[in-house]
Amino acid sequence: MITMKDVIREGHPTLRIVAEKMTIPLNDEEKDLAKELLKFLKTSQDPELAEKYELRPGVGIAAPQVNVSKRMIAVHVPSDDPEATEPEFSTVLVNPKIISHSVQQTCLPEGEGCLSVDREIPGYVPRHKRIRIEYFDIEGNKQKKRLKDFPAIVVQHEIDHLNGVMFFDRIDPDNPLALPEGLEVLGSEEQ
Ligand code: K2U
Ligand code: NI
Repeated sequence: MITMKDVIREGHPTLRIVAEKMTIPLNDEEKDLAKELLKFLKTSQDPELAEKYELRPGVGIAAPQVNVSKRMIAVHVPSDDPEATEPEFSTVLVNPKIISHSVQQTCLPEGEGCLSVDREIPGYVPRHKRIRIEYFDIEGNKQKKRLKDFPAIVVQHEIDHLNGVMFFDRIDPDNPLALPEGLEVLGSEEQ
């Protein structure tokens, strides 16, 4: 089982290199890792289990964060609807690619954090509001998906990890809370 001791932290070189494209189909070891990454996220979102195993809650994790420099990410984004029985977006994405995106950008009002960063870094992180992605699932099937808002932010955060980019690289160093023209804060848009 993956725990926080397996998560490498800011300063580890693996977080700053471009991860290797994976060969499809995945071998058994790679499939096991994929399942473990998703299981980590689900466990981390269960308050009792997160406390028991001392896990930081996560909605996404990239293989490089457990020191495996391969192009594989897992996301487990719960639904906003407390009555929902299914998560909003939960899967493993192999060799994910953003094939198109909106001009419109958005950001989380509270900024972003990272399982590999043990400090608060204030500032807006501009992300594409809508993305179209292509990826392979754990069984090697090619998938296409349109995402917007929070799920899109999560996937962009994780794909950044595959390219050696950390969320704070995207914060304006001179004015972290600047809201450039056209940058929407998620949740503040006109209903
Ligand atoms: O990649 C990671 O380190 C996991 C990140 C993913 C993430 C951070 C900010 C915005 C989008 C994705 C976080 O640890 S997940 C923690 C979290 C939980 C709920 C909402 C936002 C962030
Ligand atoms: Ni991160």
